[in-house]
Formats: sequence, structure tokens, C-alpha cells
Amino acid sequence: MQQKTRIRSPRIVAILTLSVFAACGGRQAANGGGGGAGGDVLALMNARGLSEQDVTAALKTYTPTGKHDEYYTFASGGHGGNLIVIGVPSMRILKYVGVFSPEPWQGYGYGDESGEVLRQGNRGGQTLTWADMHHPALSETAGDYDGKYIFVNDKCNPRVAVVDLSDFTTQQIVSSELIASEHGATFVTPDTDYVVETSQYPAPLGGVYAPIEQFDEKYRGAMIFWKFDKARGRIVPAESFAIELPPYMQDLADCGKKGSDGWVFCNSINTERAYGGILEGKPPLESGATQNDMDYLHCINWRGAEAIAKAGKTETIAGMRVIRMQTAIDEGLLAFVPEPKSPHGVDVTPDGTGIVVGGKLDTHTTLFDIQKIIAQMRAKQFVGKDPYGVPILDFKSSVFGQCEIGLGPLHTVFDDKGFAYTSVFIETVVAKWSLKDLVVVDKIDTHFNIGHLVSAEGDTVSPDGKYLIAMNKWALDRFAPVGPLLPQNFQLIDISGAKMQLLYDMPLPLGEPHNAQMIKAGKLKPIEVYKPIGTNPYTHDVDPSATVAGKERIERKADGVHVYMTAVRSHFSPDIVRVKQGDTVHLHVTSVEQAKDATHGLAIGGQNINVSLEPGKHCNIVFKVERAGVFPFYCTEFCSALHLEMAGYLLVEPK
Ligand code: RUQ
Ligand code: CUA
Repeated sequence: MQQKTRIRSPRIVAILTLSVFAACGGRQAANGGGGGAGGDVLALMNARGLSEQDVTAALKTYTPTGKHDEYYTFASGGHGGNLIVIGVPSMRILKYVGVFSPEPWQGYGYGDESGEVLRQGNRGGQTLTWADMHHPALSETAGDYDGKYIFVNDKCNPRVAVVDLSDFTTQQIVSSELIASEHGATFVTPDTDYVVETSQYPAPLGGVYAPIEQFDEKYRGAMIFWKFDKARGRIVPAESFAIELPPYMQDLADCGKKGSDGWVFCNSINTERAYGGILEGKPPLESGATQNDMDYLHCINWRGAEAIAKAGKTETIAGMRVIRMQTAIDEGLLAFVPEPKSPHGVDVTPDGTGIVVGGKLDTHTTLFDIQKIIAQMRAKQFVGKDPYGVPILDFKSSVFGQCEIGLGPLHTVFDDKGFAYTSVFIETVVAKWSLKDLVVVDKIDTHFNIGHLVSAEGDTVSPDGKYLIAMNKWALDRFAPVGPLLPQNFQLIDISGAKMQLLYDMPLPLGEPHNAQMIKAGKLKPIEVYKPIGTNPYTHDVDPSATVAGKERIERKADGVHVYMTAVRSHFSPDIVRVKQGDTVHLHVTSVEQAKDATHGLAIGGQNINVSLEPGKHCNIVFKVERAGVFPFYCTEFCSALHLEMAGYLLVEPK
């Protein structure tokens, strides 16, 4: 609750006077320019009804002009299909990166090669222009973020994308018809050898039909291991493989680290294998799916699986090498551990010894002991089998303990002091608890319906503590009303002290932004301009068609008209392009700028073309002019005083 008390505290006056003095660089105030700021600030606090807590929160987040944030947060754009880059602690949005959806500002999907990347994401002949993005994962080296790449997934049409953090562009989208939906993606192995993608809603493998009555026999889940080539920055589908799983709803996953490197853990819901049928006299899916007290934590030896795949013990389905379930069982690659009712998050601790699982319909988090699990699997100490023959380990012999958290624990992240932070959905709090003692030490309310949470480098081998963001699905009364569809609410929380402190509410008016990753800003080394001039962002090399200043030209070739164009403040050259109706036009456009931030855009009327020309960038645009007419083109970035004059004509003569 916001306090409306008048400020009388001498301490806050002292803090404010000092901080205002510091913010003015001392100079102004010393010159008398500050005008007794401390008193003014108190008046301001009183006028705005700010409490001492509000003011400390403001001082912890306010980032003066020119100062950079300490962390980047990469948040999934949910239904928006894009990635949102946010500075922490200021919570300023720094960028939207188009991934699965066209992004006009970036020129992503509006004429140049970026359209090729988007088209890689089409499935089954269907053009897809949106996604349900859930879980971004930063690339890692030895279990720590290396700041090179970020991967993201699409839950609805199972896809994985690779975003290069040298220039914040999407470089690749891969998709396998093996599975029909997913959720447990993306998660990386500690050296980013593989990007894990796990199916969610079971379906016959390979995108074929089978009656739903044959659910138990024909429907399946699968975990895909997408091989990542770090040097090239590309996923290599031919070196990727999958493991067939029973038709449960596999959920989130996390990879082992340090001593548990080589293993991956994934929880599951609906081990009842319910599939609904409300009009057919069956219980609705959600009630059928919540009958069992325990579901199954899947424990998978991915390094063992990699060897089995290399040995060729796979079957190819829809182009993907698949280790069949029986092979996985025979080779000891897969086992289950019971986990409390309808689990959700599964998070490996920073030291790699434990896995925290939250049971959505339970009041505990369960801390599993990975070494106990591995030892039992190696010794083949099983207490039973599931209907598919997958061995089951004893629950009690696999856990370290449980922590009484509250109603509806979901996801867990970590700090540098041995504490875990769990989002508690039904109770709508973040619970801080000790991994050693399994007791809750602090709770903070969130507004409202918290889903994921992210802490600074919180899922690496060395979390930072400091900041945590609660990603709340509802915003209720937090912001000025905007009609029935409300934004989501990111709440920044200071976790550096014993008690958590809420610092900032940030509305995020995009599709449900599920999860995020927070990385030290200093780990990223983004380029400032494309160098040398003529670099193609998709090869990071000079494009063979790059246009050199002074060599601009128009050539008619067998496949159409090739226009070699440059852009520089404040003209395109050539600025008149004459073609004939029906021609295919190949625009090879190079920005010959090298000044930081001197970005141009090229938009052509009537053609749905709009590209972004960052300094030094080259792009190739191919389009067919179906209609005769006069089509002005112009620069879409206010680049100079003569920006409006940075224009030209595409003249399409009738046939
Ligand atoms: S999960 S609902 Cu990340 Cu909590 Cu998708
Ligand atoms: Cu170039 Cu405006």
C-alpha cells in the first residue's frame, strides 16, 4: 500500500540533500544553482505522496541521462513473437528484436534477406507471422553466460530461433515436424553444445494422423537436442537428435551443471494421459489430468544419448534422428522420479547438485538430489516401471528435502548467498528460502499472478543476487486503465539485503512475456557499425553484391534489373530507377555510413518494402513490379536536416 504520510524524517532529508547534490554534479548546487534542493525534494515528496521507501526505490532505479544500466534483461515477447531488451535497474526498454514476427522498425521481414530467416520458420507449408514465445536462453560457456547468443522458442508451432548478440539480429529459425507443440524450450547445455526443445501436447510423431482413441499407443512426446555450432552461430539440424518419450505432457527442462553436466531434467504433467472429450461424456482435460498425486520427473543422460545417436541407434522420423523409447530404456538413458502433483518449474541449483521442482497443486518445493538419482540409475535400483517400461526411482531415495513454500509454487531462481527464490502463483508472492535449511526466510507480495521470475545471472553457476524481476501475468489496478486487455507487469525487486524490496513496476504491453534472462551488461560486446562497409548481417562478411561508393549502377541481366545503390546522408544513389512492368528488381543497397547511429531506412511505396540500413550494412531486396506507375521511395529514419529530401523514384513503365 502506498503511504501518504508527510515526510519529516531527518535521515531522508540528509539522503536527499546529498543525492540531489550528487546528481547535480555538486557544481550547480555549490554555485547556488541548486536552490536548496533538499527542501524542494521534500516538498515534492509531500506533493506526490511519496514515502521514504518510494524514494529509496527511486534512488536505486533512477538512471540519469547518459548513464548505462548494469544488466540487460532479455524478455520473451510472448504472442508478439519478438524479444524485448530491457535495461536493469532502470527498466527502460532498449530494443525489440524481431524473431518469429515481422518487425518493421528493424526492417525485419520487409524485403531483404531477413525475410528468408522468417520463412525458415514456416511449417508444413503454412506461413507463420506470430509465435508464443516462452523461454529465452543465453548461450553459456562452462555454465556461465558468455554473452554471444540467445535462443528462444515458440510453443505453438514448435520452433527454435538463434539471435546473435553481436548485432541483436535473428540469424536462424529451425523447426522439426517430429513434434506438434512444445514448451520445454529453450534450455542450453553448459557449453551450449545443444539447445533443448521438448514437446508439450503429445501427438503422433512426424505430424501424421492417428485417432485420439489410440492416444496411449500412437501419441508420443519427444525431447529434441538441437546441435549448436558455436563458431558459426548456427544450429545444425543434421547433427541434432531426439529421444522419444511417453505421451505425457512434458513441461519445462533444465540441464545439469558442474558435477551433473551431461544430464537433463524435465518434468511432466498429465501422466494420466487424459485427452478431454467434454461433449463425448469424458471429463474435461484439466480434471482428467490432475488425478494422480505424483507425476514424473524425467531424468535423461544426454551425453549417453549423444553417443547412442552417434552410434546410429536411431530411426529417422520427419528428418530427425530419433532414439526410440525402448532404446533409451535399454541403454539406461531415461528414468523417472515421482514428483509432486502437477509440477511446473524445474531448476537446477547453481552448484549442480540439486533440482528444485514446484508442484502447482502442492504447497512445497521439492529439492531433488541429482547424485542420488544418478547413482540409483547406474545401480539399476528401480521401484517400478511406467506403462511404457520406463524405470521409476524411489521418491524418498531421490530427494534432499522439501520446503513448505505456500500455495502454487512455480519457478525458482537463485542468488549468490545460497538462497532460492520461488514464484508462488496462487499466493502471488516471491518466497525466498534457504537451500541448506529448506525454510522460507522472506516473502514479498507481487501484483498479480506471478509466473516466472528472473534473477541476475540466476540460472548460471555463479548468480549475482542483486536484482530479481517478477513477471506478473495480471496488472489489475497497477496502471491507468486501457480497456479490458491489460499489460503484463514486470516488478523489479532488490534482493541484495535480508528483506526483499519492491523497486519498480513496469507495464509490458505485449503478448504474455513468459520468461527472461538477466546478464551483466559488460558481458555483451555488440558492434557499433557494420565493418567493413558492405557487410551482410546474415554472413557477417562483405556481400558479393555490396555497392562501392562511386560505382553505383543499374544493369539489366537475364534474371531482371540489378540496381547497385548506396545510401548516405542525404541521398540514395541512384535516385531514379527505371524499370518495366513485370520486371524483377534486385536492389543491392549499401549504407556507406560509418558514423555510429547514422541509420537510414529505405521504404518503397506500393511494394511492402521497408528495410533498415544501419551504418555499413548491405542488404539485397528482390521484388517483382506487377503494376505500372510511379513509386516514390524515401528514407524512413530522420537522419539529417535533409532527411525529407532523401528520396527518389521507382518508375515502372507500362508493358
Ligand atoms: S512456463 S506457461 Cu515458462 Cu511457467 Cu510457459
Ligand atoms: Cu536517411 Cu533519412
